[in-house]
Amino acid sequence: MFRKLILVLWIISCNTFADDGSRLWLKYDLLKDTQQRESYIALTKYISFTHDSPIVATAANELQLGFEGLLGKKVSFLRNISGKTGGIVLEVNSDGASVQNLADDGFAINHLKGNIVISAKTPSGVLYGAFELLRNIQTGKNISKIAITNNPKVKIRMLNHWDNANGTVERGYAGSSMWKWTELPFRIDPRYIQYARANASIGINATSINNVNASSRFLTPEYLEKIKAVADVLRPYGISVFISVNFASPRTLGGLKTSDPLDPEVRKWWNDKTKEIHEYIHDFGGFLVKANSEGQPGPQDYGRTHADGANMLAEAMRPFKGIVIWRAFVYKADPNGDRFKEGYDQFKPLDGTFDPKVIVQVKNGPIDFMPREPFHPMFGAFPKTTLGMEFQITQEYLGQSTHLTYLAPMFKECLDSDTYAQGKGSTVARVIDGSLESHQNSLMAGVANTGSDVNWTAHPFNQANWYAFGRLAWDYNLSSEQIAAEWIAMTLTKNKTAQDKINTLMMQSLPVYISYTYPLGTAHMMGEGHHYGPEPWLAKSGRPDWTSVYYHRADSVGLGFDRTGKVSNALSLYKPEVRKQWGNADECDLNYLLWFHHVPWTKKLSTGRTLWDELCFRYYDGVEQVRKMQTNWESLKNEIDTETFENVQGRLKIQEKEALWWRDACVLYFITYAKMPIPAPLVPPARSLDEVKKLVEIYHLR
Ligand code: BDP
Repeated sequence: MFRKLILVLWIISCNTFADDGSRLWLKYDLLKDTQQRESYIALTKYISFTHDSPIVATAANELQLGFEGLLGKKVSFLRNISGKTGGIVLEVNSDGASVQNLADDGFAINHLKGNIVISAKTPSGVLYGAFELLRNIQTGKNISKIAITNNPKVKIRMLNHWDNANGTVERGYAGSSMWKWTELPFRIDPRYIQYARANASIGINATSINNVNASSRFLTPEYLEKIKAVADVLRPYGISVFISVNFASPRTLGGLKTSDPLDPEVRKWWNDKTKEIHEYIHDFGGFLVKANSEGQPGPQDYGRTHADGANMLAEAMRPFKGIVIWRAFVYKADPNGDRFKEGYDQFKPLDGTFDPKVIVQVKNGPIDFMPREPFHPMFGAFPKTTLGMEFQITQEYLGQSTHLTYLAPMFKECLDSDTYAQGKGSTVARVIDGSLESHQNSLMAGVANTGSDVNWTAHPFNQANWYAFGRLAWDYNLSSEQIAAEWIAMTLTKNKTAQDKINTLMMQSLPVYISYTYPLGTAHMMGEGHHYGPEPWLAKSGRPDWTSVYYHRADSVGLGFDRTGKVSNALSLYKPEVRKQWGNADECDLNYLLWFHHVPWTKKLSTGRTLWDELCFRYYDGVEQVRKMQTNWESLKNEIDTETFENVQGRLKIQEKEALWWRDACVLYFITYAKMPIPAPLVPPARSLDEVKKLVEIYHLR
């Protein structure tokens, strides 16, 4: 009996493959369904390509790797396939019928003369087509009649790494930097290749490798040599490299007296530096610049404008293909102002003055990557400037690495918002893809969440946010559910019931997170500096707009920031249709209510509850929902790899504890203004406000 038990346990342990998550969604494990496998095998007898390009070779190698894993057979490369059928053909073709409707990175996959042909105008298009075919197989689709024509909506689909030369990552929650600066250029960490594969598989074609709070060190010959080594690895995957630059580099690195963008010597310095960079990286993507923002140097230090600064760099880039990405994330410390308006106000007079090589990169919302923000009022208001989108994939304000928060619905909420710039249907997405205002170039950037952790993103579900960002940059019309479904099938389980359960869990996760952190349109109440956990009472900081009270404006009357005119007229930055949508507290979507209105605690909302009761209800409900998420996850135990299951299980426990922390902190703090009881049947927190305030010290956050 005992021996039998040991045998059973041994068999079970052999079948439970410990998955450390390092392979992301490119697992390529053998498909268990034999019939399905056979059907794919019949269509993938060989891989044929003639185009002599490293990127096409990457596509062919990836298909070979994928087929070997998924189908359990090594598929060989063939050049001459005359008369042969049942294989995969990769074709770069600049003028054939199959590519007529394709953009540069687009691809078509069709059955032609007995083969599955992936055709594109460029090698990169073939690579994206190869990954699409693999995704079809990974997710169990029938490819016997495959017919796809697919173009990316946005041209530059980019990750922004906030990685520092010393190996730390600003707002990174998955270990240290994945770039090993001390080892480069001599040792190439194999993870760079895995990183390139993962990005290419979701259509990402650009990466800026260092923090926007940039060190000039990245422009030294020593570092250019290191960056070149990274660029050489990423190039065959269709990914170009950008560098974040420090605007003061001519002075700090070049030894000049100034970094004034109108100074001829400064201009020469940038021209020479840009040429020098191209000697290392001939296809350099360009510069990313954070200037005159949060203490960073910039053109305003010399009485010049953002356009003066950006255009100077564009001029240096003129002989080359590269571009200049200039961030619009700027705000000054004005206790009587409204940070909401800063980017708009500083940039509005400059619309139409930027060089065509400049893209102005705007965060999705006007404050700072809050879990829910109204779309940035710059979108739709800058017809003469190419605006790019900046999303934050790393979850600085969205639970860092301990909360399960699926971000696709947040990205989409912004992209689907209607600016009404040119009437109904002028969505943010159409501003970004250039179609609304006829811009040639387009950009969507995401602040990366990758780090040195073995599974790249610490929380296994944070991988889904990287995946979703890439998929949406490619096609913002994909639904959040579909993207989640792809990721789950490729990453977590092939069991359909389990897939559906996980999909529901992911789709609920953002509203749940918002319930116990920032319900009803509240924002910016996180712990000072580290941004971890709640600190709604924060009233003093380095700047007024780094406190919490600046944003929530709680007083004895009510809660929220009146932006309809009394305190700030920020709402007037939007088109009349948008103003109408948010301008009346009785009609405003509750999710945005306190972004625009100071609402009395006693006011009855559309839910039938008073503001105070609704606030309490949402905080409490958020915690309950996390508990339900835990129970739902427990029910998946037998369907998920043990290591991943336990990893998520542990993090959900932390999430519950922290949801309670947020709930108690916010409810106990706001009750001091509302002076109303916590409505029954909700049970008042067991701890006092003072006890909750001490948690910041107990958790060693300060
Ligand atoms: C803020 C981050 C800060 C970044 C800044 C930025 O807290 O670390 O440097 O954004 O985007 O949200 O520049």
